[in-house]
Amino acid sequence: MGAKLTSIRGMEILDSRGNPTVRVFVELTDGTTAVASVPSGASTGENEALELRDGDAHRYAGKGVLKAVANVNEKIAPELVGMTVFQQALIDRKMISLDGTENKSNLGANAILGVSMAVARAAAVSAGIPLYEYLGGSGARRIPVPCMNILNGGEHADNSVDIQEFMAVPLGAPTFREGLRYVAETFHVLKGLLKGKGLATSVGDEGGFAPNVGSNEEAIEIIIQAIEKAGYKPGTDIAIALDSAATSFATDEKGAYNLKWSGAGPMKSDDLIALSERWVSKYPIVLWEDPLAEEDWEGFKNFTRRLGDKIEVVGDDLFVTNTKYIARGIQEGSANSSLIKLNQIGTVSETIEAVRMCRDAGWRYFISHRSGETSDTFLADFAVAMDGGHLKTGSASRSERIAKYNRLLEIEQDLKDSALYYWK
Ligand code: 2PG
Ligand code: MG
Repeated sequence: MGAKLTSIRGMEILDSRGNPTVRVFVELTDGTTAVASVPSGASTGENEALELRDGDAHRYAGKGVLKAVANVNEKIAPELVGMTVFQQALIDRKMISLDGTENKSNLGANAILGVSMAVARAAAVSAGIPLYEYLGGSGARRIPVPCMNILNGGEHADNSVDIQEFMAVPLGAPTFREGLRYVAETFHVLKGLLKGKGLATSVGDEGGFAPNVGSNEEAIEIIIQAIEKAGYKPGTDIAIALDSAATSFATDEKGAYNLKWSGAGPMKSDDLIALSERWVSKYPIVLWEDPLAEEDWEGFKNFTRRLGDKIEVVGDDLFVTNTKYIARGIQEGSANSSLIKLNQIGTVSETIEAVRMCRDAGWRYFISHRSGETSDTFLADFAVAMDGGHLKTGSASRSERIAKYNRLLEIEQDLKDSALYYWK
């Protein structure tokens, strides 16, 4: 049967932006204890599970999470204590039905996910195996390619760039350790290049630089220069991935955009797609996330029709890690990959269901952190367990990002010669 849950406790902590988030502690009958902390997004999708905030203007400008913590302690704990820790799906189901809403707005996805993650971690500890093996089985041995976000824009920075994330993808490296070195070195070279141009080297929320470059395209060009100057071949050793997070520069009119940060101005879906095609033929871009906004299903379909055989087209705000929207995307051919974020859906087992749906459809899936993070490394183990082959967890700066990379280094070391690393 295995150990049973004896105690579940929540507390309010701060995330990497200094905003409150939920941490959960669980204890088991065999003496096991485990902790998990919940991340938080900024460029959130409309249909994400609800992150419950107190709304009390006297505390953290309304962002406190004491209600979510109380829900963990007073509503969730009494229902789950006594359950066997290995029944992850059953435990998650129980919380979903206790909440009773479609978007977890009653108990809060932050409360529910904190418990769900802590339960998974406790189960692994109790079983005496690493978390990646507990969640992924004994065949879990592929370390994801680190898509490192080295330049930030959009809602994650205060600069002149519309595209939220410019990622360096070390797809030509032989191992994760080497891949991480390739992109960390590129990050440092990029800093020197920016300095040389008199541009700022302060960083955005995910640790990438946030310079006031002249245009979005100039950002790509300077990254390519950095790759070369670091001694790597663009496209062969290191490629580029983008997250436009286009919902953040969409206007109220469907299919219409305003590239407000760069000053490039209004554009229609078709203009953005044509621009993207030009960039894909000119630059070594292998993945493009949210090139269009969450309500622009038609635009996504056109984008995928035109570029889907060349690059990975990822839906983030469009799918919000929810099988309801991923199923629609598969049916309509809106993308060929889904971003996967645990807190968009709110339980570990539902996140696994989203991954399974992608895999069954022959889609790829891209495991992701949030722009507000903690030092919790759950994501690193989760990415290995899900065998996704690539993940994004920020830049080579800010400890909450580095913690995940360091955990992946540890996993690779544990796996010794059995570790796999490859793109596609
Ligand atoms: C994204 C994420 C993570 P946020 O848009 O993909 O990089 O940002 O957590 O702010 O939604
Ligand atoms: Mg995104």
